[in-house]
Amino acid sequence: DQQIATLLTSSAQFTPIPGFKITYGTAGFRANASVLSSTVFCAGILAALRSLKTGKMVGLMITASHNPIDDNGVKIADPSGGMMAQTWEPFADALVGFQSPEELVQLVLEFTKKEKISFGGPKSAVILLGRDTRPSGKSLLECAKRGIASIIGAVAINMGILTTPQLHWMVRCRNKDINASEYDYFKQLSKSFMSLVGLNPLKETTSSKPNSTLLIDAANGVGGEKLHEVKKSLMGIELQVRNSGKEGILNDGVGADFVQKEKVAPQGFGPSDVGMRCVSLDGDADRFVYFRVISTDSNKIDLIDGDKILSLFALFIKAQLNILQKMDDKGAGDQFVTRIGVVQTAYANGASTDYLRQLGLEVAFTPTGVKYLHEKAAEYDIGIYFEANGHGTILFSDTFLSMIEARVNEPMFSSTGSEYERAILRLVAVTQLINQAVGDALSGLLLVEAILQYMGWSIETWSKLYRDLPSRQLKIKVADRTAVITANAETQVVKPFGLQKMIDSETAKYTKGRCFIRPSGTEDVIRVYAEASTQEAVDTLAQSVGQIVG
Ligand code: NG1
Ligand code: ZN
Repeated sequence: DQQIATLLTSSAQFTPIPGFKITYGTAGFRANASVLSSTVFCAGILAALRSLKTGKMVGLMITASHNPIDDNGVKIADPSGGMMAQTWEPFADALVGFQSPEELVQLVLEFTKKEKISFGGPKSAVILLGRDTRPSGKSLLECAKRGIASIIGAVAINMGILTTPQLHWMVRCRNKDINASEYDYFKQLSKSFMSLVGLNPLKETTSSKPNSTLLIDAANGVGGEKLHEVKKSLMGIELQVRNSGKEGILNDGVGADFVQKEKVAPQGFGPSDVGMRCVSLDGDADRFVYFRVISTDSNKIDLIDGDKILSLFALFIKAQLNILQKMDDKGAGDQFVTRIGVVQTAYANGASTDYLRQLGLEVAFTPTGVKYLHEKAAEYDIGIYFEANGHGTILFSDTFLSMIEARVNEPMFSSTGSEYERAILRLVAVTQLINQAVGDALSGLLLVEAILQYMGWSIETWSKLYRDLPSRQLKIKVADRTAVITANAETQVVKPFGLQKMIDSETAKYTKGRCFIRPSGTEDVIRVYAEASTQEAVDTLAQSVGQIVG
């Protein structure tokens, strides 16, 4: 029929490059932009089918995050604003590997039959499109549109250049019938930030007041121009944006990934910034890490990574819950037991895990990739997740949200009131500030800033919450990274057989030694991660395990 004919004609113009293989990894499909047309076309079809299946709006984002500028990628956001359901990944992989238009049609028909998706029903597919600032983004977006158009009745709405979390947020809001223009996004950020700061206890001494200026490295990516927008409606903080696009190349010697992995200051930052609070975003502004320049004659930094951001968030939330708890104990409200959990990956610094457990928090581990952490965090009333590299957010359960809403609506509740009431309002503000669809550097850094003001802490005080164990990460190029298969949240190699034993015996030679390897989901490498009691020791450990692998 007409649907089949449309798919046949459109896919004939997008047959994949022979021999090219790509899989839906930790962050969708990613590769050099020049080979992606067919993949992105297929992602358009995939998004349309996902929207038909769920009966809701989905998102399609063209980005390769922290990868070099010549790369690009595509990922699908589910109606909740989270990553596409993992159960659809095998189909995604099969679809992008189609060899002929006939095969593509067959794949689509088989899958839609299995998923009971019907074409031409009363509800049509709607897909929100976004892209980052990569030069290849514009033409790849056209490929996505062509894919979407080959599902009859599917509608694409182009939202233009966005950060990844902005698109996820828009998808989430629109499916809840909440206004979700870019203007709404900025308004929500600034409003909730200012209400949070307004609830801070008044500090008497000026000496404990943190510097109000924040220096931002925007990775020469999309975060820069968006921050200029945020700034317009923000009070109580001064954002000084560097590397906002014109100063250099995207992710080249700049950005959160570079800063976190190399542990040096990004381009544009140096000795003259000693004493300043600095933050680095990645290319699509879904991650961030803080740092401070510590030397007047080198680019050495003190890194405050995702683990420490997580710890700061956990500490703050726990403090508010403690205030609530104290009042509840006195019989002020119905006892509400909040299950709070934090989620990390094997890349979390061991010292952070110790610290969080010491706070009495439940710590869970998942494999690398936000989709796993997010899913786990959603099991709690308040789930806080972060990857060490700075990707993370806070999730609140519907039960928790209705609990605090009910309290705010109590007749006696006063918004200028007691510390108990202010604690509730702070939690409300956090639920509005933090992006619950996905990790978001812009909202995340504003929450950090508000909490530092609340605590009256400098970046140095924050950094000293606990001391990171020395660590080292390496990338090893291998012929076939898929030959390495891991288990136990990626901490154990199960294939090739015998490899784990070699890693174990190497690691055992070091005090506080810990080491694991895993294939990257976004780059063609095997990653080695190691921890030990000194930097020299950990460098040797990582090197020797690297040699075993490569
Ligand atoms: P891979 O390439 O699978 O290690 C990297 C990051 C992830 C995640 C994704 C998506 C590390 C070690 N890995 O994944 O945490 O952020 O990119 O961007 O940082
Ligand atoms: Zn990113």
